[in-house]
Amino acid sequence: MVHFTAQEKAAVARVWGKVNLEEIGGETLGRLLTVYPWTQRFFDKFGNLSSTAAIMGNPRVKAHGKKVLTSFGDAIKNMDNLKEAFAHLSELHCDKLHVDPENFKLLGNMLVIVMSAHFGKEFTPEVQAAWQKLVAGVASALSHKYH
Ligand code: HEG
Repeated sequence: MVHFTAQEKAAVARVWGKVNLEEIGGETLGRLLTVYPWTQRFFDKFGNLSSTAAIMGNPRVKAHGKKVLTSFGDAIKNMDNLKEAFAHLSELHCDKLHVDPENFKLLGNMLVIVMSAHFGKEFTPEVQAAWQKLVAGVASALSHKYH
């Protein structure tokens, strides 16, 4: 189980308060679908994903990106307890959605890349380290119920 120090929690919180969930969430999911096109197969009912412009402008991509980032907000409130906090979503992604858990790592890394671009110098190495640890913890918690 991942453990977060008080410094790491503070580093995570330093940028989170300034995150626009739809903007960063939509950008993260849109880039995931663009950079790793096989991830599009899970979103076949999202309509037009036929080009980068279509993906990045798709309102359902933005809305779902916001949903996923809102979920990261729950992770931040439950950093000592990620496994339990994500147990239900883990079951959903395994049993109902059949998402290969490798994709959780790809999404987490994409989120770090998008935040790094967005925050620039403010995304210091310490902030990045804390976020990498958080996204890895969320990916692991989401994978926990897979069988
Ligand atoms: Mg998942 C639904 C969170 C990665 C594919 N995802 C959801 C929902 C949440 C969520 C909160 C809504 C659940 C509900 O309706 O009750 N997802 C979530 C997180 C992460 C993640 C926190 C972090 C890594 N999801 C993820 C990845 C894929 C994926 C990598 C596929 C590549 N999620 C997926 C699909 C749905 C959700 C297909 C259902 C979408 C829908 O039907 O609208």
